[in-house]
Amino acid sequence: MAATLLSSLRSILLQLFDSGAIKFADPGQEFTLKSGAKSPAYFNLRTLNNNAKLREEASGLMWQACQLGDNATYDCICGVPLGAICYADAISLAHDLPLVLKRPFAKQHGVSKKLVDSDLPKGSNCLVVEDVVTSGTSVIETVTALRDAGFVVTHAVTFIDREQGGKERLGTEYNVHLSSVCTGSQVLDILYQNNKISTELKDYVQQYLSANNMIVAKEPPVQAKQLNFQERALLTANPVAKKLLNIMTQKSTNLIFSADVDSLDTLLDLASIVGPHICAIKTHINTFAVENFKLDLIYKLRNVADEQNFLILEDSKFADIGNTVYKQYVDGYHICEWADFVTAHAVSGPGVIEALVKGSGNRDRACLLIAQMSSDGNLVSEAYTNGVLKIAEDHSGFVAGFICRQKLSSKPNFIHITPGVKLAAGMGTLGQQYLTPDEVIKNRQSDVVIVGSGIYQAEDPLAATIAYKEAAFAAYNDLL
Ligand code: 5IU
Repeated sequence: MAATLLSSLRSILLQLFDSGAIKFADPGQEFTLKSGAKSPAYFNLRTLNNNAKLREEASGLMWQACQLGDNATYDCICGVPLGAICYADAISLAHDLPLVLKRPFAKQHGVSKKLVDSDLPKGSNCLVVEDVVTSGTSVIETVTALRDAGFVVTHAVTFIDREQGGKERLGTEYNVHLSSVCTGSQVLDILYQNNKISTELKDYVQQYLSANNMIVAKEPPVQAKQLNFQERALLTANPVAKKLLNIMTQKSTNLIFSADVDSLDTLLDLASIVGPHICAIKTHINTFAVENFKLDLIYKLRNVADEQNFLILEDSKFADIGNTVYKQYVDGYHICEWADFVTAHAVSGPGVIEALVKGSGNRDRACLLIAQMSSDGNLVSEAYTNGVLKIAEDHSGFVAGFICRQKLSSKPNFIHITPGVKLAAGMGTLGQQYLTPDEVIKNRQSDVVIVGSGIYQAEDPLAATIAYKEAAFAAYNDLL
């Protein structure tokens, strides 16, 4: 750190210490942190709010700590509520960066329950600012809300990194690089050098910080290794999930084509063209005019799928009680006979899955549970998504994975599949929200992208398919 920056940091830390914003406790006298954990180190930067000059200086150091180099910059900035909003605001004013506000809780009134309300273009790269990072949970909440609102988040900055696992967690699980003005150890060193704390206290607190790396304690680093699709196939009991993982490996593609076209004939034509580059085709069988529906055409699709080694995913979104789902799956369009797997909501409970299992008989079949949706203003809450995960775990023999916006489960058998994907992120028609393949696979760690209009509306659907396939598979390879 340059001498002037160090002297500025020293002056801020000494003032924080003198005002009681940084405190240390002797053994047995530990403070209780927001997380409930006990700690001998207490860093509360809120007293900076009382001193505008100092706050400005601290924000300046944060900005310097997260420079991207090569004149690159961020499109906007967001502070983790509430404590860090003032630093984001100071940086926003000093560097003419648009400020994005994230609410601490979703609004209870009005139609919008959005956590982030901003009219900045989707795909804007947003820097996240926090005052103190311990396990990284608060930063993660803000990153997730921003990503859900269509922002790209690659960097976060904090004044103090307590070095208790937040940086590693943000990096490995969320692909967010955390910069800091100083670490907990540096705070101790500076205060010690300036005779504010004793050697004994410094060593005791240092030992505590090193021994309480929350992430390392909870998750051994071995788990951070990403298994590839082939390795995951070996750990997967469901035959469809196994097949999909093997196809993705053999054909180097984690792209599903959503064939939302006007007729089954067009669908068949497109399937033959894009077949070599996809791992599955997604249909909506009930969008075809009933009078035009011919079962023999769908069997032709089955033949193309078998010849070209891709699966058929019928996006039925079953959501009724078990008895009705059974009829919809077995009768009607005879979905159970030709679709390898189907989508289902878990809103009515596990009866949906039990109906699909019964309807599948002894065929190799599976379902994907809809855990999250891509449409703007959808009503899926975190609690609902967690409920879906629980049902999936209880029925992991039949549930191959999730339709979702990001990786939700660390279980290798569950495949994460994400619709709402375009090469350029942004808002589509009728509320569809698009993310890029890179954002979905690399940052959000989903496994597979679903692309519809990006392919069938392209001037050259084959070239578009190849472009999506290459972008999504390169992002997957980057993660390994
Ligand atoms: N689809 C979504 N979002 C969802 C779910 C399904 O887009 O949350 I659940 C379907 C709808 C459409 C396809 O069939 O995925 C996406 O098509 P486009 O790439 O044309 O938007």
